[in-house]
Amino acid sequence: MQIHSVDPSPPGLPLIRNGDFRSIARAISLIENSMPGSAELLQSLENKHVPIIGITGPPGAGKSTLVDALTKYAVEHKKKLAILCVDPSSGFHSGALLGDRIRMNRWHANPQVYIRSLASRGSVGGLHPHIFQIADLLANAGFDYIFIETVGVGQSEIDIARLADQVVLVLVPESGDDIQGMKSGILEIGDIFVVNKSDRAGASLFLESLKSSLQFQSGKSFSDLKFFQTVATEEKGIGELYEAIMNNNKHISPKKLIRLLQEKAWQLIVENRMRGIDREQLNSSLQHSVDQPGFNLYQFVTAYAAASG
Ligand SMILES: Nc1nc2c(ncn2[C@@H]2O[C@H](COP(=O)(O)OP(=O)(O)O)[C@@H](O)[C@H]2O)c(=O)[nH]1
Ligand SMILES: [Mg+2]
Repeated sequence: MQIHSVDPSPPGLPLIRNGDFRSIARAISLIENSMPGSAELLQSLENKHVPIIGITGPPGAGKSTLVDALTKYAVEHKKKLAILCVDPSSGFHSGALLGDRIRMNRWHANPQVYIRSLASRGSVGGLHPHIFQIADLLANAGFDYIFIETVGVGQSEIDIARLADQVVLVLVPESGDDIQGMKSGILEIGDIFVVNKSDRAGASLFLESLKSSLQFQSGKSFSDLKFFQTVATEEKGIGELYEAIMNNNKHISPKKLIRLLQEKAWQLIVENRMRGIDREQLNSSLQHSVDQPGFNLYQFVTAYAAASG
């Protein structure tokens, strides 16, 4: 990424508040790379909550096509939308992201739609480590909604469930084969279930088996879950899905808001505590210490943490 071309001075918050896309882009790069000024910028943000909608599901399920179709509805309803695309499974120049870019290009000059791709870093399969902060920045930039598209593999769906007000899980009729495997993990994070590619055979049957699997699942109350069939490429079923997403957001409870804040606070505290701890450095210290007589990992860690703090 073009870290070097980014101006290191913190971008003006007034411009960000005015929704200036260039300033927003610069600010995200600043936060993304923890550059100087990033902490000051974050500390000057207002505590604002903007609904975050996580769109997750297997690769190729049609998440980007759905987001694109939902964007059209949002724009028609005069909403301002920020869309973050995180693809942990593939590199920054992957065909998937390229395809997304081409598809989403129709929003390029639209002042209601801001789109940004984020390369995931750190934890394998997870979201970008600063996604919380980036979302908080966007909440200060006048957007009505933040959409985060992420591939439902590994850690990312757990991350998205923590961060998002609601999670739209996108599946396809063929997902039926994996449903037993999914039950334990990915299914638990969905608030809204979408069977996309319902132009294909077996869609209704799959939806029914999905519902019956979820009925007996602990965790969320089945009656709170919502189900839709869509054909994203033909924009079928999108209106109902859009309404459901928007209506759900009207009922975010104060309890859930506190839980979201707690998640963020937790992550930030962990990050603060880990400051100054570098894996490479840890590695070389270990290499140096392990051959010392009487090496003990627990003593080592206590001494290491004290020296780094
Ligand atoms: N037949 C059919 N194809 C679809 C539908 N939605 C998306 N696709 C196609 O599925 C492929 C993957 O879509 P994409 O949105 O990139 O999936 P993502 O990886 O989940 O973001 C693309 O070729 C889409 O045109 C649908 O409802 N029906
Ligand atoms: Mg996609």
